[in-house]
Amino acid sequence: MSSRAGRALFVQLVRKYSNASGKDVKHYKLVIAGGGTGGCSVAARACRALGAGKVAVIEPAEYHYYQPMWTLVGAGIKKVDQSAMPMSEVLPKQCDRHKEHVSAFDPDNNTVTLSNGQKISYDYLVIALGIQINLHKVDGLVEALKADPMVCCNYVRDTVEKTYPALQKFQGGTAIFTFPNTPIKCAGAPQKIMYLADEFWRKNGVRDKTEILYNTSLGVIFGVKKYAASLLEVAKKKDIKVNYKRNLVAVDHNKKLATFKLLESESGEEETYKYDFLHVAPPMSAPDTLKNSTSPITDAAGFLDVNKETLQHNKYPNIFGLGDCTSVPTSKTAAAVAGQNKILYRSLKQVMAGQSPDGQYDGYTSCPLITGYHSCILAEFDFDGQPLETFPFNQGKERRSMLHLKRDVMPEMYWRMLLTGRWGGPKPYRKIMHLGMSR
Ligand code: FAD
Ligand code: UQ1
Repeated sequence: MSSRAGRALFVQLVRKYSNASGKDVKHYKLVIAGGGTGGCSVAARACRALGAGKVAVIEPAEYHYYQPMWTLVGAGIKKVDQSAMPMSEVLPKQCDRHKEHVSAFDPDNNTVTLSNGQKISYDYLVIALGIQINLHKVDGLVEALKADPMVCCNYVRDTVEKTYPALQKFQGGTAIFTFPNTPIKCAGAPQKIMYLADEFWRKNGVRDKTEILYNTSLGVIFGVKKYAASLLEVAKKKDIKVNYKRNLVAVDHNKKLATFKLLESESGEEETYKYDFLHVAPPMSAPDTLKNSTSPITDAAGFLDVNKETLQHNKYPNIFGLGDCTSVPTSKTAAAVAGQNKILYRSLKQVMAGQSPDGQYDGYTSCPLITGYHSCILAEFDFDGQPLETFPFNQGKERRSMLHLKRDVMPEMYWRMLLTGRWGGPKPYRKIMHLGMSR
């Protein structure tokens, strides 16, 4: 045996027998944890460049969901099946799919452990686990979602189909829409469904018997001034009452009561409302797998600690992250992932080539704020909450064209371009459309 072959055999044996679970440690150049929007888009770019056998995606789910469609599902405009694609069809054919959860990260040894005990080692790791929904953090919510047809939640695959029947069944009374006191994906979604409900109930003649309340934990209706001003006008026009600094803490579906903590009350005062319809945007958090990690890979809140411009990990240079599970201080959306996946892949290639990453993600994110069945305000902004609008008109206005973009164009862009690693966000188009203008 040549000395080279001997060395290779030795490395193989070390990898094989260093695994406490007794299973082979499989090795990949690149491991991607999570096959959602971020994981899929990076896997597509990497597999195109690296070829078969080099990239592993660890993703337990049978289906990939286009979650931005769930607002439309809730309003009866689309069916939930239209938002689903088998994971095997959206992940690149050249990647090795491991249909397991990542249960632990060991960045000091460049390995991850899967839920079946198998360990996988890597040269480079991309983490894209999304954000975790915590229904159990609101007392009685899990039970209410099961037992009360008038309690619904567009944020979860198994409950989003309850919303439209509840809109149809509603005969008037108090309708409450909530916004949690935690980080959240698509911060516009809790109010989009409210504007759609308002229009639906006007059409079917129950709106004049209805009071609509938007009970939000925030002190503003939306985090970006320009769009907040537009949304306050929309709420006023629709006669919706906005109650600030109220956080849903309990639902009693037997008595039809929703209890909110008053966040400004020093004595922890609460307020209880009788509801006839309740749409809950639930509490969310970093995924437990990250939050509970014993290695220093997260920030204090449990989100993956990456550089906000290059998306490289702040402590482990061979780890990168994108999407909802990261510390990147922008609004968590698929549109943000569009901006991020291109930058992340650039950083990854540079590090693979022994260079320092020079990417400059600007925080681009977007929220198509649907304000009715035929209108939408397309919010687009950066880290500083400054508008970064693609089109050469004022996007702060409600427009039919933007609803068309959201409802008919975006799903195609998502499946065909974003998930296949061919969409890095609208920046180049914005530059063309704004030629001669300042932004
Ligand atoms: P996800 O796409 O959620 O993917 C995370 C993946 O990780 C999942 O497939 C999951 O199964 C997997 N995973 C989790 N834990 C593990 C583990 N331990 N091991 C392995 N895999 C794991 N965005 C917009 O841009 N515009 C919109 O209009 C919009 N509207 C929305 C409306 C709703 C109701 C919702 C729910 C979301 C909306 N979003 C919108 C947000 C958008 O869907 C997310 O921001 C985006 O999908 C984030 O991508 P991600 O890859 O970070 O996470
Ligand atoms: C976007 O790029 C994107 O990802 C595909 C979304 O997610 C579904 C969006 O909602 C939006 C608005 C964008 C931005 C794209 C354009 C053309 C403005």
